[in-house]
Amino acid sequence: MVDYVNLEYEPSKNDLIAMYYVEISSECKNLEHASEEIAKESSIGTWTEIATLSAEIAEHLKPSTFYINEENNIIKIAYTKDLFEANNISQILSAIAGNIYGMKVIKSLRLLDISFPEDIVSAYRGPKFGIDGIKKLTNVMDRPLLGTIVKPKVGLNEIEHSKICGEAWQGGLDIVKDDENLTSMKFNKFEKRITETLKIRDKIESTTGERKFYMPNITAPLNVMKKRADFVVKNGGEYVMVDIVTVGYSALQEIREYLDDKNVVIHAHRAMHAAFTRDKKHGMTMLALAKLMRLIGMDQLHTGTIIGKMEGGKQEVLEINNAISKPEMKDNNLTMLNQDWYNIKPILPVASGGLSPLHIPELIKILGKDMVYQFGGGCHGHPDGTKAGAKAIRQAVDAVLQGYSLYDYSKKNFELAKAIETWDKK
Ligand code: CAP
Ligand code: MG
Repeated sequence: MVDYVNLEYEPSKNDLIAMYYVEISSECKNLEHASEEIAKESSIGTWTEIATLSAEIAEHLKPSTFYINEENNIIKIAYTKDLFEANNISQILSAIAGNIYGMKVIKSLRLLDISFPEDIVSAYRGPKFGIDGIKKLTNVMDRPLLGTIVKPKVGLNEIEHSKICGEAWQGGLDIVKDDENLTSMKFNKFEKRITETLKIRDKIESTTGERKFYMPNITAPLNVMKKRADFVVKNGGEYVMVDIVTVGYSALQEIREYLDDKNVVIHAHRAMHAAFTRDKKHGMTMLALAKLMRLIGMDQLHTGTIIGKMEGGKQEVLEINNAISKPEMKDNNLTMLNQDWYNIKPILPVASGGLSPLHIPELIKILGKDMVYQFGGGCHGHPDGTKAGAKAIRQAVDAVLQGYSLYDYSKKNFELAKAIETWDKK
């Protein structure tokens, strides 16, 4: 009989640790019983004793539940690193975030955080650019990177799309991105969109003297993603965007490898994440997903706005941003485990969704300046159009950095004044 619960167990630095929120079903005796079943099903066991599981295998590979917090329904399980193929995110998740979700003894289960041992961390490249690399590339050092998403999400043709990008760059934004569902459509072919948009990017860079960046969405089957990335690079692009959840972890690992010698920044959009991160009792946290993205090596990652249109509270977003942008994390026994990132570079967090220039003072106050702030409707929804919307965003950032209220600064900045008129709900 293998024992999967050992509250005396001291995890070794070679263990991968998973922290779960667990609600038991009527088929389960208690949290300890649930822990037993979770540890078993996520590693070497199954629903019944088996003669084929020798004492040696059990000794070598059995995980240990070493922490059970009945009050908060939280458990921690330590797994020997030998249970995992270090550089294989799919296999790691098939173990610690696989069958266990469907077990009848469990009513709900949420993978809160994963702590990776050095042997697993060192199997990954991590971000190629990281925060310093992006600052150097964009030459934007002491203010947030400002971007927009071309709207409507899809529907424009390649020329219309490129013109809107030009307006946004002319108005002062650094970055323009494709929306998460814009790839290559009947009415907007990827290649033509890229060439038309980068042509305008070059023109605006020379007229403004500022670096300007386009983040085309290469999301597609892996072989097509590689071809599209090559096309972007060949045409002078420096960013690609990938929908990290819908392309899948294995494709993400491969596209990161493929792009390593191509000097292109990877912007990670997280469309569909809320299917499994939103329910506070079931699924996997955005924190856990974000840490996987740092290992795989995304350079920028959407992590939430706190004050915009998408869910994601202040503590949660700040913890995620710290987890992806700081060198280490400390266990708080509730929401996060220890994590040393060794040589893995930090990810630049992105706040996007339901934001207008009026949100900028609070965004900078809560999330700071080492961020990307993106405004879709909050740029193209300006009454005087995209260029005015971009100017209003830039003016709002200048106001905050110079210590003015938006209202005072708007007295001499017409586009900001119009933005306040449009979106100030007071
Ligand atoms: C924002 C956006 C972003 C979401 C992503 C959209 O547009 O382009 O994809 O904000 O959300 O399609 O909604 P708006 P998150 O600025 O017009 O809202 O960053 O939370 O994943
Ligand atoms: Mg979008």
